[in-house]
Amino acid sequence: MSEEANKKNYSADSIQALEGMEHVRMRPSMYIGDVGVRGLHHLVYEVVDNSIDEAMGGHCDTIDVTINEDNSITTRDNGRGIPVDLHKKEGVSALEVVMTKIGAGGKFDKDSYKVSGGLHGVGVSCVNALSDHLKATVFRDGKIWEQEYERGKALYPVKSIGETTKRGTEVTFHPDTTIFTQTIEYSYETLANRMRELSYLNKGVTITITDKRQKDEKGEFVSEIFYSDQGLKEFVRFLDGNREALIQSVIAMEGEKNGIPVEVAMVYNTSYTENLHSYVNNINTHEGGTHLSGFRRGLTTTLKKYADASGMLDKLKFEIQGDDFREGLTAIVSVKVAEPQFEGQTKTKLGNREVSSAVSQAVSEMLTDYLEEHPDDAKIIVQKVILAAQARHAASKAREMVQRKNVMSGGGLPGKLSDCSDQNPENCELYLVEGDSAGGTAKMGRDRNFQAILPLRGKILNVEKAMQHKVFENEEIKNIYTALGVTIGTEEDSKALNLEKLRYHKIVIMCDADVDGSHIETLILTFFFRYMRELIEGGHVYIATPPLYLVKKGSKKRYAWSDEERDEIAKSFNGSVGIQRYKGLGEMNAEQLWDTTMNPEFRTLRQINIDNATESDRVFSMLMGDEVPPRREFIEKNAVYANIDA
Ligand code: 0RA
Repeated sequence: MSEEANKKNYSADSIQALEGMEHVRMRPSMYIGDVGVRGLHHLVYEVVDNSIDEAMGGHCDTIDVTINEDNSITTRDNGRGIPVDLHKKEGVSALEVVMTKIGAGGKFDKDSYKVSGGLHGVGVSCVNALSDHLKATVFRDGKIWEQEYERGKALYPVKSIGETTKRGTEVTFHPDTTIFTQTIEYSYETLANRMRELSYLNKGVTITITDKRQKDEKGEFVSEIFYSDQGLKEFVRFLDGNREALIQSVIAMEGEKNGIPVEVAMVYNTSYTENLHSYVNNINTHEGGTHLSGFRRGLTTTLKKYADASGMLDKLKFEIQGDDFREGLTAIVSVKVAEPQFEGQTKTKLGNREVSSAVSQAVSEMLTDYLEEHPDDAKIIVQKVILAAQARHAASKAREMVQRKNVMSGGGLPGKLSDCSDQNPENCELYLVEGDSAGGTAKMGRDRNFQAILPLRGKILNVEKAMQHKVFENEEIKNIYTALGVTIGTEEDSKALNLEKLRYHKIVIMCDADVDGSHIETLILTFFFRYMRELIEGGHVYIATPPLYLVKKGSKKRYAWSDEERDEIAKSFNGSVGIQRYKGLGEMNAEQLWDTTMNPEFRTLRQINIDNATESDRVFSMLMGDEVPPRREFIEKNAVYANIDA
């Protein structure tokens, strides 16, 4: 038995040993991942999942989510409503059982794809246990029923409070601040992105999100309505909207194979990046798994067969490989699996063997039909594949250079790297610094025991628009690879990263706190996102936050990271103060840089994590793509990294 399976059994047993709800409060991370920002948002997903389940069963088509002023959340659906009749075994209302018993979970029927293990599907009772107050209102059988709870304990038996012609369930919960000690402030963006995603994954369901903490220009609460008529077909267009299409149509299919519902949608664009997104029971499987390998296999065999038969490959002097078929491809694969096995570091890798052939068959059938019916598109796609193969051939030389240099022990480190002395990667940090001059300051200011500095010259290559071989030939990028000590490339995936030899566990991007700096930051992040995503997923990538101001009065001085902070400090200093605005890292001396930005005791590092890989992908393609207006609009509306930072 795998270690993961073991852990799951262990936890299942111990839940029964320790009274369920108490256990959730004692070990919340076991149920919702963490008690930080992620776990906080997870509570909402958990309740909404139940409504989505109702929708998947055909019982519900409307879901409303509201962020209330006090950061409590109200969800409302028009499903069947949680049953309120007597639960014979427990001797109380079924509603009370659903809300207060761990594992009683959702449905008593078996015909729905309940998500289990890993991320979602821990049950509304979990949300109840982690809320200091929750109110459940059920509209069912002509009556309105209600029950309230504190920290998972019912305050009174389920009661009827009136009559209604409506059906459905409403839940209002307020996260317990003694559990979520870091913050209970909900992010509208994060929730809205997830609701949009859910609406694409479950076509026909109208999902509304409203934020009662914010008003728009018209004086109305900020709100969005998400509805998708065509599901993944529209999703893939939305995702690829910032790229130039290679063929006009979306290739899509929806059906059932070996009893597994499979949905696939794909488009080709003129870029060189591959964008695959996969879902199992509406959960984004970042780490892929059997459904994704089934997709790859189906795509490769079908396209290869077609290309061979077309005669277009006859003059080609080398073999076409798997990833040649995926250059410029954006695809979404969504499957529903009754008992999903989630594996991998973040439990987002599907393990069920049987899913692979189901998806592979589905894709083969879909593509075979499409290629036959659209010979012009087929020709364009095969031509693109041939170009990709040729470019890869050229790139493999460049990549081998990176590889060989890395594999060589000793002397392989880049000349510009000022390394640290500690040899244990867990203690070591690599600062990627904008410009040679700031690099010099950082080199003087650092603690050379554990901090290494790699200066980067100006703007690094925009990998979003460059072919692979250009990326591997780029000096700055080669330096990053060699400094980090990672190697690349496997048979199946030419960009796959080997992290075993990673020389630093923290990689800190340090740029000027201005528009240029944030552009460079984004370029570097785009590179990491496209070529070293494993590093981001492993939590290794950070952004340094240099201060914006120095406020001085006599011998007193303090740094400020925002205008508000500057004004506050100035006020506290009383009387006239001197204010220095730092336009760049270069204006700080080594000591100041250490004090404010590099000293682990005082610095603030922002860890980059991929909350929503699908949305991050879209944002990067927009920020780094051709079209200036949406980019400008986005940058004006958000911090550049708003959607990828926790
Ligand atoms: C248990 C059984 C049934 C539905 C639900 C729970 C249910 C839970 C939630 C949570 C939010 N919205 C919900 N909607 C339904 C089945 C009901 C039946 O058989 O009539």
